Amino acid sequence: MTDVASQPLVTVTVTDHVATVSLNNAAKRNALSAALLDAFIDALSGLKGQDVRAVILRAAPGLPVWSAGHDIKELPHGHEDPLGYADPLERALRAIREFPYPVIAMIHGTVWGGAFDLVLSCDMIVADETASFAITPVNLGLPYNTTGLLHFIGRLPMNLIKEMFFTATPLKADDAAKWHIVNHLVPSAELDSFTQALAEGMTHKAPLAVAVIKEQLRVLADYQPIAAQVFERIQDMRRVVYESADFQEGINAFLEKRKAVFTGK
Ligand code: LCV
Repeated sequence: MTDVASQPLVTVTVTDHVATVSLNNAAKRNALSAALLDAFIDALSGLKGQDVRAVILRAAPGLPVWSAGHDIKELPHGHEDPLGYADPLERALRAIREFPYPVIAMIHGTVWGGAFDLVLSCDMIVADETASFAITPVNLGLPYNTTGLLHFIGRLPMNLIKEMFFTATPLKADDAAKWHIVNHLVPSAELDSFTQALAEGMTHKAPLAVAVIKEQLRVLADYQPIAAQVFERIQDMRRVVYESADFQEGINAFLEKRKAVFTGK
């Protein structure tokens, strides 16, 4: 029996210009810890030197949880922005968005919190019937960051964004297909082969054109002018939230495996 602790947090295989990157920490439900995210970022960076023209990002086979989102135990809580620019999750999101070839999120199982932001940062999403997607800052009392909200605004209708953020209720696979969050919803028995075929098809296209069009779309979509004083006002509002007793309560409730009781303070 292989010692779980010795297994890599992220595994990579490359076949015919397609790299498959698997999140591999079942015991912690692929919680996005700094260690796992650094391994992911390194894996992606290492692929740039190879003749890889498409990436499939998946959880290790058979896991009922694709990813439980940001490692809550590593969230800064106190007087620090919990989702700052240098946060490992934010670095991973940028690594995906800046990777020169298509990254396809292949989803079997449930996706939580910042892992949903990670999946939305991929270029395409293929899911099976076991998939669900939840964004959960209100369960922790955490003020999501502005970059992250812009990711959602660029991909989902505002009424859906508000329902998902304010209820933290997982969106089931067929509703994710209805809202066009996923490119394809396929039976789990076909998920691997369908996603592999989608990836392989793109590897026969002109790679320079694919890479530059991906970068053009990124810079155009990310161009969201915001006045400095508006940004500063938002940061002040977020600071009140991440310095609140409620945020501490959200973290403590998770760590103590109990339901949080929020007071609005
Ligand atoms: C650290 C974990 C986690 C975890 N961190 O298994 O979106 S935002 O703004 O909130 C953003 C900041 C964010 O992404 O926050 C995280 C949002 N994620 C969640 O709220 C999901 C939290 N996890 C769960 O609800 C459950 O773990 C699910 C439903 C994912 C799986 O439940 P299941 O019963 O299968 P356990 O809860 O027993 O978890 C197994 C181990 O993984 C740890 C958890 O603490 C436990 O560790 P121990 O065995 O040491 O007790 N774990 C799970 N999620 N996000 N650690």
